[in-house]
Amino acid sequence: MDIETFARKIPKIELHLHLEGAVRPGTFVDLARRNGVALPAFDDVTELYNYDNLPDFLKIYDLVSRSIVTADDFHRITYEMLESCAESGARHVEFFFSAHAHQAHGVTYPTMLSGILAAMHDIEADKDLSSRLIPAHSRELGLKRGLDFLDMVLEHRTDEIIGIGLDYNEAPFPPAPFQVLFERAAEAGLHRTAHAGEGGPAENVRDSLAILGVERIDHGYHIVDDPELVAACREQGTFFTCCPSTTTGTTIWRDLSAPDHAIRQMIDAGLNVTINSDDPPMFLTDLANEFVLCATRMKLDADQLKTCALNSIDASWLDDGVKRDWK
Ligand code: ES4
Ligand code: ZN
Repeated sequence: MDIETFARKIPKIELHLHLEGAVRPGTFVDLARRNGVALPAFDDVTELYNYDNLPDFLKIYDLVSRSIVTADDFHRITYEMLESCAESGARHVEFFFSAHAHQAHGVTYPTMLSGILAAMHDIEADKDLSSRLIPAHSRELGLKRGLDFLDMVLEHRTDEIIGIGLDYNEAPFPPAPFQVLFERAAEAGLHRTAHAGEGGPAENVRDSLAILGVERIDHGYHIVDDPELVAACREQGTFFTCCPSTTTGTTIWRDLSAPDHAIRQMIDAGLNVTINSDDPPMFLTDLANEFVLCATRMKLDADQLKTCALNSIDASWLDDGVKRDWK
């Protein structure tokens, strides 16, 4: 089997995907029209998917988010996203969603949850795919709103809701102020992860681990600037959810073929890297294609692809019994 076919076929787990960033272009246009959201002029909607940095990307991401309003809308985007993951070879998906981006436009949290959870159940019945939900707090909103967010998550908690994330623009919003939020989430028995080291420094990776106590790091790329932290994370077996395509639009590592690309350096340093798709249609990719890019552009061999796929079993928040069965 050639490496590209292997990359497509290998069984996968998706651990870093934002629901709103995974809306198909045709679905985005349809929902925007139905819900009266005005879009800039375009011939093909993917012309809007043109960003040179994370803040620019987040503006379009918020426009997509505003187009998703009813429980049926949430069902549709969740079902379609999970269907695309299944087509990429995913067996399990743990995905983020940005409640505040819809609440800002009058949509209630129970409305969002009812559509999302129903679609998760439907896909489990239709395809061999399990999934779990990670509501994520936008760091741009600060700690106080974060504590309100946690209260809301706990009030409407179900078995599918397994943890919390911390996302949005990292550069001006470091992790340390969110210590209490993450302590309370841990006390409530929720898993914890945070975006760090994507647009911010290695210190954000260290502080997310040491101060927030996260169980995995989303991205983590700037760790390569701090060899001591690399050594410590290798020793501790820290898991990183890396996303090749988005590095080319939101980080300083724009060339996946470069030998000093951060993900390549992290793998060469022996860190526990997993491969994920972040906002797949908005970066014109899917999970299978991310594995293909690792093979063809980053020149990972079959053993390295397999190691990344196996890492994602350990990094997942599946029950220990399920993890054992899958290995
Ligand atoms: C995001 Cl920080 C970040 N990166 C990619 N997608 C996102 N969606 C929300 N925050
Ligand atoms: Zn992300």
